[in-house]
Amino acid sequence: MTNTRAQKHAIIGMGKTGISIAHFLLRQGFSCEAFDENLKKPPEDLPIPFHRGALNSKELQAFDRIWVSPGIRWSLPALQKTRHAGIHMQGDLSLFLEYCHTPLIAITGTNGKTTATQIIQTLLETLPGGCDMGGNIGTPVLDLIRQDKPIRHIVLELSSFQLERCDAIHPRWAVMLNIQADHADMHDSDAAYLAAKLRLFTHQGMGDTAMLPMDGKWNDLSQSLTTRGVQVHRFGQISEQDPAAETLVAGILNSKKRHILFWHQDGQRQNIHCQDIPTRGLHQHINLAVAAQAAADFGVSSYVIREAITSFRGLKHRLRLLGNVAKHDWFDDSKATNPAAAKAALASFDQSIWICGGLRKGLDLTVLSNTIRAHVAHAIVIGKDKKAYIQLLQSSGIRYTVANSMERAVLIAAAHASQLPVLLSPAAASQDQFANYAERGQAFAKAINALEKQVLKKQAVEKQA
Ligand code: UMA
Repeated sequence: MTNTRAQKHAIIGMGKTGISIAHFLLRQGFSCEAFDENLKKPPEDLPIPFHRGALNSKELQAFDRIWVSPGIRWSLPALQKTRHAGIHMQGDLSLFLEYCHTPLIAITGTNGKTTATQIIQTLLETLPGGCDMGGNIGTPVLDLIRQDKPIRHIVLELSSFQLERCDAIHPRWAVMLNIQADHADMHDSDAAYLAAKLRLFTHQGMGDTAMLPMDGKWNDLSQSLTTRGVQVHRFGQISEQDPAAETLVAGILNSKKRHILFWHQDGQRQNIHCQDIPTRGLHQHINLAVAAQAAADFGVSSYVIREAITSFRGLKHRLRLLGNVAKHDWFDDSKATNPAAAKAALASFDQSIWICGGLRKGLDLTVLSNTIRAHVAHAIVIGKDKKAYIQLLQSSGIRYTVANSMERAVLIAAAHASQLPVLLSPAAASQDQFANYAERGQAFAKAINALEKQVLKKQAVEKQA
C-alpha cells in the first residue's frame, strides 16, 4: 500500500485557492511546497517552501501530486509536459471530492452562475441540516470541509477552469445555465471551453438530475444522459402558446402582455408574474426559475421559494439600480465581463447610455452590433482595449465619447441631454484598471456619489441666489 503521508504535494498559484489548499494539506498532516509566478513571498507567511518565478517542468516532476489554481492556464507548456511525464495534476475540486461525502448541487454556465448559486444556497439553508456554498463564487471548496458540523447540502459554482482540472466531479443535481463566448484568453478554443463545462455531467447516472437549456444544441447530451438513467429537465424562455412549453420544467413564459416565471412543484406549475420580481432583466429571471426548480427538487416549500424570488433585489454589480442622480437612473452591471452578459443587460432597456470597455479577453464584440443599434443612444468607452470597442461603435453607427477614468465617464453620461438610464455593463474584464469587477462597480458608485454631491451643492447655491 502507498504511504500517502510521504507523498510530496506542490501547489501552483498562491491566491485564494492556493492558500486554501495549503491550509487543508497542513491540517491533514501532509507536507507541501508553493509555486507562484508573480508573488514575491508566500502569502499569510505560510510555513512551507516557496518557489517564485516561471514554472519549470523538471522541478515539478519531483512531486507526487500537484494542485493547480484555476487562474493558471491548464495548457501552459510546463504543466502539459509534467502531466505527460505521468505526474498526478488536478485542481482543488478533485482534492475536495476525496474528502466530501455530501450530495452536491453544481452550477455552471457562462453567465448567471453566482446569482443561481446564491439563491439556491439561501433557499436550501432553510432546510434542516443547512447548506454551504463555494467554488468560483469566492469560497474555495476545501474551506467547506468541516469536521465539526457536517452539512446536509453543498452548492458549488463551478467555472470552466475548475472543471477542466477535475476528473471526478459527480453532482446529484447539475445545471448548465448557458454557453456564450468567454475566456478566449485561457482556453485554446471555444470547443475546449465547452468541453471543460461538459465535464460536469460525465459521471452522472441513475438518481441524478441534469438541467439543460431548451435549445436543440443540447438534445444529444440530453439523450445520452437519459440513456444513462439521469433525469433530464429542460428550461428556457418560450411563448405561452408554443406546445413545447409543456416540455419545460422551468423558465419564462411570454405572452403579448406579460412574462411569467415558472417552475414545477407538487405536481403543478408554479407561476410568478415577472413584474412582481424586483430583479431586472429576463436573463436574470431565467436563472431564478432554475434556482426555484433546484430548491423545489430538494424539498423547499413553494411559499418560501415565492417569498425569496419576489423579494430578491439581485446581487451587487449585476444590473443593480444605484439610484436616480442628475435626472438619470444609474445601473451597475460591472459583472458583465463578456459580450453576452452586456447584450442581455442592454436588451432589458428600450434605450440607454452605455459605459463599456476594459480588457476584451480576445472575444468577438460584433455579437453586440444589433443590440447596440437597437438599444444604445450614446456610448462612453473606458479601459485599455479602447480600439476594439470604438470599432464596434463606429461600425454600428453609435455616437460615442472616450473617457480616461470612471469619474469622467460618469460626468459625460450625466451631461447627456436625455434623461435615459445609464448602464455600466462593460462587456470586458476589469483588471486593466481595477483589481476585479467588484472594485470597478465600487468606482462607478463612488463617482455617482461625487456627482450627487455636486448636484446638491449646485441646487443649494441656486436656492440661495
Ligand atoms: N498565477 C501564476 N501564474 C499564472 C496566473 C496566476 O502564478 O499564470 C498566480 C498569481 O500570481 C496569484 C495566483 O496565481 O498569486 C492566483 O490564482 P487564481 O487566479 O486561480 O486566483 P484565486 O485567488 O485562487 O481565485 C480562484 C478563482 N479565480 C479564477 O478563476 C481566475 C476565483 O474566481 C474563485 O472565486 C476562487 O479561486 C475560489 O474558488 C474568480 C474569477 O474571476 C471570481 N473567476 C472567473 C470568472 O468568474 O469569470 C472564472
